[in-house]
Amino acid sequence: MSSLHWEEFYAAHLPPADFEDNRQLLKEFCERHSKIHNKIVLVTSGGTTVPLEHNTVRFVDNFSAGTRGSSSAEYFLDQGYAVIFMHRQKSLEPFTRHFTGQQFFDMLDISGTDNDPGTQINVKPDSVDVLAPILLKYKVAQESQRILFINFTSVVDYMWLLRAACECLAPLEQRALLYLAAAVSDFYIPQDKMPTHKIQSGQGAPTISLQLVPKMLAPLVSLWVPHAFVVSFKLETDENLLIAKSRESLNKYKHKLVIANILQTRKYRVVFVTPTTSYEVHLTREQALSGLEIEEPIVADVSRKHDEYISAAQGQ
Ligand code: 9Z3
Repeated sequence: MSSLHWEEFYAAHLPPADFEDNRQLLKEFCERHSKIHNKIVLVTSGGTTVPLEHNTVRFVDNFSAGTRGSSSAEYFLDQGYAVIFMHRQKSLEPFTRHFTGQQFFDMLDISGTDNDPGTQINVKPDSVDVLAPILLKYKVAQESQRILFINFTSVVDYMWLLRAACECLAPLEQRALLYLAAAVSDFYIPQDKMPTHKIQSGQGAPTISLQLVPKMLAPLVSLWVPHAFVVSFKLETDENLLIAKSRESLNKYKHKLVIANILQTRKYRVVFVTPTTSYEVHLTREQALSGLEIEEPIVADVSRKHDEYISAAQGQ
């Protein structure tokens, strides 16, 4: 299977419709926080899709609920970062992730009857304790303009937005942190190989041929943000491959850290793989039961490493 060079990939695939607007938002956000000497983290989150038709009825998806990215974004705000949250549309988002499905409505009371619909909506007293701290953090982040939400759906959208974000982050040099938690498809159907309309079952079972997506970590690390602190995630289902594949990725792309995880255990165990060491970060059963999220120690460790990296660069 051959793969396009990354430059050919961009030449062959159009950017998403709202790309220019998003590029402008990214530019303004980075310039504003660069001026006030903030650190900025780009958190990518959720899975990318691979459409099977231009008028997309069907697509192949990569697994990710967006828990890792959305919870990490909150912890990065706590650590003082400005956060670009680049996420799959409709995957979990910081703050609202705490109230999915009916949970939010169940926290509210409405006064009135069927004949006289209520106009007064109140948060139930026992829900105030749950809602208030999260709402407060959300308001502070929004009012101080410390979080920017950008969304993608397909792997092509993701690639365009990723490069645009990197171009805007590059001037921050060491103060930029990339935390690439999105589950990005390795395979896709090139635009010129994709049917325009819905594939018809009457024509028999289709043979779908996928091609390799070029590895964007290569230009990202060496060209787009050469001074940034880049952290990628490695998702495997076979424990025997996990560390070897993570080390292979570090050796190949020369970034700073791979956080390795196994699909089934990702919520309570990850392995930090650096060029010189590898060690586990995990939650005990008691910690997990008490509601501690693994993203809290992950983000604390990553931001400590990022600070050391900034200090080392300043000391040079
Ligand atoms: C991860 O490994 C994430 O930790 C998860 C998080 C997707 C498992 P959830 O959103 O899950 O909390 O449900 N993300 C990276 C996976 C990935 O696609 N990595 C690529 C690679 O390994 C590109 S850096 O090659």
